[in-house]
Amino acid sequence: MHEIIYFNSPGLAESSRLCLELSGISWKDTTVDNEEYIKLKNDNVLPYDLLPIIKTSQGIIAESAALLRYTGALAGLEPEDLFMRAKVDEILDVMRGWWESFTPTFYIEDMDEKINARKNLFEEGEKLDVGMKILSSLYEDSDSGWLANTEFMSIADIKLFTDVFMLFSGQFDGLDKSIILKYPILLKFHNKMSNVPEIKLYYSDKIRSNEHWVYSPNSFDN
Ligand SMILES: N[C@@H](CCC(=O)N[C@@H](CS)C(=O)NCC(=O)O)C(=O)O
Repeated sequence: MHEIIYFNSPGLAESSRLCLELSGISWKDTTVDNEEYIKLKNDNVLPYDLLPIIKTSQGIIAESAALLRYTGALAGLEPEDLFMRAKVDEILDVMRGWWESFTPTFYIEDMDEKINARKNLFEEGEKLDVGMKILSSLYEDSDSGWLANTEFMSIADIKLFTDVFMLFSGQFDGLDKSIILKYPILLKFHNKMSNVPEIKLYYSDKIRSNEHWVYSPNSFDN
């Protein structure tokens, strides 16, 4: 049995949760509060003191990027062809670089300053605006209809779906639905992913947090 342990939000675990769901194997979604997290940490369960982790019959894996590649492989969402696999990894790595421009906003104490810094990242030509446009082009230019031009869905599609739309759920001060509406091609991608029958079913009965609404079909309709 595989068990993902993380907080009750999409955060760094959602892409792996979705992969496990799509893998069809039996898995457990364990959510913890801060007190339970501290207990796991003090009990030395967490290899690097952080969540998410996944428990497997062979031991524990930490680091969300490793979890995604592992669960993605279980779900058949890693291309067999090594070149295509590298192209998928390339997109994941470039996306990680964009999040690094978002992370410092968590440490801004003044709320107005924090909101401005986040909104600013989506202004014309700024880091995340450029990021959204690159993702839009990748999707629009793909012959296969999947982000990395893979024959089938890959973990790059999963990561875009779980991590980009989560930004506009309302949990991050300064970011809301109006921002993603500026990127209609990404909304088309959302429509495609959220209507994949297994994904649609998973989220239809799994509104686990105030943020998970972003994964349902039509959630960004005007
Ligand atoms: N590089 C790690 C980062 C993990 C991380 O920062 N986890 C946060 C939650 S998003 C955490 O465990 N925070 C607990 C704390 O620092 O109190 C990964 O990608 O898994």
